[in-house]
Amino acid sequence: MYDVYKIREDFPILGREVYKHPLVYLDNAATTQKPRVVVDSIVKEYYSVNANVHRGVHYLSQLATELHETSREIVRKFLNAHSTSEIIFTRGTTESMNLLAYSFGEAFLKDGDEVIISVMEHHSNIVPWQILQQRKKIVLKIIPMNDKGELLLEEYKKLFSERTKLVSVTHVSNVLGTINPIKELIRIAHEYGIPVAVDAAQSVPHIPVDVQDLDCDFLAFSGHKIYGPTGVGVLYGKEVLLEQMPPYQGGGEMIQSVSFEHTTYNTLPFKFEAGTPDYVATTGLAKALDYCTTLGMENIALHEQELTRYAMDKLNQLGDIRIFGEATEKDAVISFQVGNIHHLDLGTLLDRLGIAIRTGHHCAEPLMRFLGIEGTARVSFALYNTKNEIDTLIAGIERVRKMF
Ligand code: 7TS
Repeated sequence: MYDVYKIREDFPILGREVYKHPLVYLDNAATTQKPRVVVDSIVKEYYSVNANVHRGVHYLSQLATELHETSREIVRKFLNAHSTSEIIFTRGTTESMNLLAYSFGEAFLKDGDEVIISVMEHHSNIVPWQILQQRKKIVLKIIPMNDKGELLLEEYKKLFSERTKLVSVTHVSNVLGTINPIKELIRIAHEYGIPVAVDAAQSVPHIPVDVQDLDCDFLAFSGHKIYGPTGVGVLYGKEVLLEQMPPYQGGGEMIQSVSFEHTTYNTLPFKFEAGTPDYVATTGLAKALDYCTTLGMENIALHEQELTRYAMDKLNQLGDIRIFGEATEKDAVISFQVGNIHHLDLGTLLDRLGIAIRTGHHCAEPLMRFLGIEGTARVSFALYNTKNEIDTLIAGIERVRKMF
């Protein structure tokens, strides 16, 4: 039994008020709230463990190292990766994608080579490739989509050429909520012998993700979007590829031996983790993943998909509303415009009612341009949201509409 009201008790912040209204938090695609187990773990680590990892012979350092490396194992298990060598801790999806673009770019891309991305990418899967273009003249090819917000697979197949070296695509769109047919996209790319990187920032927190089942070559996600702390994320990569890729940053931790004449690098995954990692955050992330595993990712997905259907129905019933993203496979994200009310006005007025939504271009400006709009209002759900909150949202939108 999925008891959402009992689950909400694990998230103290959900009990607070905003402008004297109970908080209705519907901006979960931006970041999620944290359960008590995660916050407690952060406090506990600073109060009773704190020491640098991988460095000290002393008790606390060994304890911190053990917690940090146990967290890596928990991430490995959560993604069903083959080995902890394939789990690189980063600051988040953005850093994971920058690491990938830099290091994969160094190892495998030459002038004239091509990388396929999609029209619905977050800026963090666009700009790192454009920065790489300043060093190497790579070409970005873009998978288009239909009016419902679904990628066009036939067009995708046509993008492959002799020069294609990588496909890097989002699993779930943070604007449209579309769950892309990622397994099929990967299967097609592999038919051409091309590796695939998956931006899983919006999928890992919401649906079961198994990297071996997907057979993806890289996958990135952020801790803070899956009830974990800020400042930590993951890049998964197949060992055979990571082994061939150069370090992204230099410093402590990532070396085996350093001399002024010659430096050798550490083994995986440490080769990609220069400097002191956020070992407090990795431990918090592990607690968050354990929390989700205990609830069951399938159960979380069912709950959120029911909320999404409910909200889509209610929003559609409002009339004079435009919804962006009506894919058959849709996750817990709904972008919309109400009549000709500017999304910023809608967001600001809903905020005064305690309802937190996101407005703007959602860091997907090329997608906005494709849709011919400036921005949208967006609601996004998490494991603790309720149908009652959606009713409050709908009542709020009706109230705002009366004001205009
Ligand atoms: N990729 C996708 C698909 C995202 O939705 C986001 C963040 C990122 C990458 C970057 O994640 P970060 O943790 O490194 O910042 N998306 C959003 C959003 O939709 N609203 O705020 C951040």
